[in-house]
Amino acid sequence: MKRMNRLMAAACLLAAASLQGCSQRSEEYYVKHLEFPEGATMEQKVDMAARLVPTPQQLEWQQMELTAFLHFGINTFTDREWGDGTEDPALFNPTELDAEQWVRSLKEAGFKMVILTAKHHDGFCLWPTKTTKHSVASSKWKDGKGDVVKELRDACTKYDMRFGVYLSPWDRNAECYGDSPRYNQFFIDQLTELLTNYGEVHEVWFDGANAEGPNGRKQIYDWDAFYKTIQKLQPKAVMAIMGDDVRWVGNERGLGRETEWSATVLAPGIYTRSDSVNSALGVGSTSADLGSREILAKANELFWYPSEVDVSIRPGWFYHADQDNQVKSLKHLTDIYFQSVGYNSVLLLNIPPDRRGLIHEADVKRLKEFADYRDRTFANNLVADGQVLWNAAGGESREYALKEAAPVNVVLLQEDIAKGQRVEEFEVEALVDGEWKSVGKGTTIGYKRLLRFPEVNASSLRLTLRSTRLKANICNVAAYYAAPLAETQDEAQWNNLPRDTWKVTAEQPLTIDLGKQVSLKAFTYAPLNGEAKPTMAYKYKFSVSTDGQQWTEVKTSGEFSNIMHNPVPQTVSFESNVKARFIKLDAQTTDGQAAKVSADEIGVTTPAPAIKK
Ligand code: FUL
Repeated sequence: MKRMNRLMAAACLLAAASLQGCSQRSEEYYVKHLEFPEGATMEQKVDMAARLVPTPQQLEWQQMELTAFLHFGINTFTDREWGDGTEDPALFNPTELDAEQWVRSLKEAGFKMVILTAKHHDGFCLWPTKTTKHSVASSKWKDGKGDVVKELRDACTKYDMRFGVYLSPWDRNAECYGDSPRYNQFFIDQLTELLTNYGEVHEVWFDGANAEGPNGRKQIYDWDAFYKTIQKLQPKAVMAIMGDDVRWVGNERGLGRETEWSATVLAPGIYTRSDSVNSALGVGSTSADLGSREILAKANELFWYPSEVDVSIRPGWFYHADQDNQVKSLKHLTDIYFQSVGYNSVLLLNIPPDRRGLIHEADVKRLKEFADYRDRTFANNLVADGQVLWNAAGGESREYALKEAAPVNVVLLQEDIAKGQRVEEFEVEALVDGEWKSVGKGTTIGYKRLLRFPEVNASSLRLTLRSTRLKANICNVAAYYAAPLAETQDEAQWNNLPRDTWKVTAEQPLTIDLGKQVSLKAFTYAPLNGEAKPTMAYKYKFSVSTDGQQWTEVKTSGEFSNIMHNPVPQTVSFESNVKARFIKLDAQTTDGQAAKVSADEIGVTTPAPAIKK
């Protein structure tokens, strides 16, 4: 309930400074949140929605555009994505940890903030916390005297980089997890250490992933108390995901929405009312429409809750040596950039340090290529006077002369979101050989919209606002030429035993006769089309047999961690090779039902590749 006080305060109307060049009736804004009066008409709702604006810290956050995630911890040393909390802290032993190398590489690549997994779901803390022994203090690294959070903080200070922390609410190690009041206090103590001892923290990232504690106990988080702790200790920090400043885009693949409203109906998950508000509207974090007029018609309130696109430069969030050749290609990263920063979102790109405690050479190289490509592309803005504020309503057009007739295939548009997000539909045309040619249409613009289209040789551009909420404030129009990129990354190979001899002998649990006895060093579960389905496997047992009668369960982690959010191929390597003619995957969904897995989704790896390239 206390949170409401802050929201009410934030929601109060602010008398705004007079709007330059703006002739519209209203000069009042709502900061971060607004409630529609009962019986409000569509016209009133749209008018108010247009005047919802970010807080100063949300605005600064949006302007960063590029931020980096560093997933690093015990999983780096166990080769897992989610640890189960039983890991021996002694395993954490980076040999050459150099936080300056992380920050330098990211700074040179144009990133403005780094967020470190100070604690992931396994509960292992990267700082010497007083709350648990499960931390770097119990590791071999620097004889237990090290502090990764401090090393990163110092490097950020040295290189003038912003600094954020990821602290997983889900803790698979803490004995008090599931004993709600005790764990909440434990979590607040951890948060307090992080937000007190390491200078300024710009973003606090709370993951939504969570599950039951020991003996099936369910942890009820006290979000309100967490929120107040942040407000008290780091009032300028934005609170992300399970927070009300920054919204998860809804996938971990780097895909923003083409229509992306920062003024959205989605109630942040930490509010007690969020479930009832969101289910009444039929929306969730993955919904396609979070802000159109259709959805405004049904809504009672609106939030400035902008989208953050989080994605890893590799298939996994943590470093795995076998993914060194799967660092996303320059083309893939560039597409992600256009579909995140270019779709009114902030990109949070994960670059996981390796077991040495360094960002791997392959990632450093790719980051540099990515930065060079963006620098080359955006160095030469062809529009002469695109930064003159244009205050315009739906139906109005404006021409922008190019400095010279030149090839163009990218247009950049920006609204001054300090005055709200207002454009609903627009079109861009190019003057080619004396004739106007439509090169692209779009819906929202917001903080930034990048439009890509086949190259034209243009001498002028024309932007038409087809539909707006009140008058829009276009503060930047620019045009560029981006050199086309070819895909260089081969598709990951996750099966090397020809399938023509395979036969499914049982569907449930999935049992396959491989047709001959082989030696296996790994198997892979690759969800069809890389899509998450409620029927997909989460917990599993993998067994092998040489005769189809006697089965031996192979020792594995028994969990396809994080598969619902990141349904990439999950390769499970065995401790030693196993002999198998038959394989069996007995798997459950996240709800504990029998999972549906087809043979096409399973691959095996034999020590010597059986498929010739
Ligand atoms: C997810 C987590 O479960 C992943 O491990 C990762 O930390 C990602 C950023 O968020 O929900």
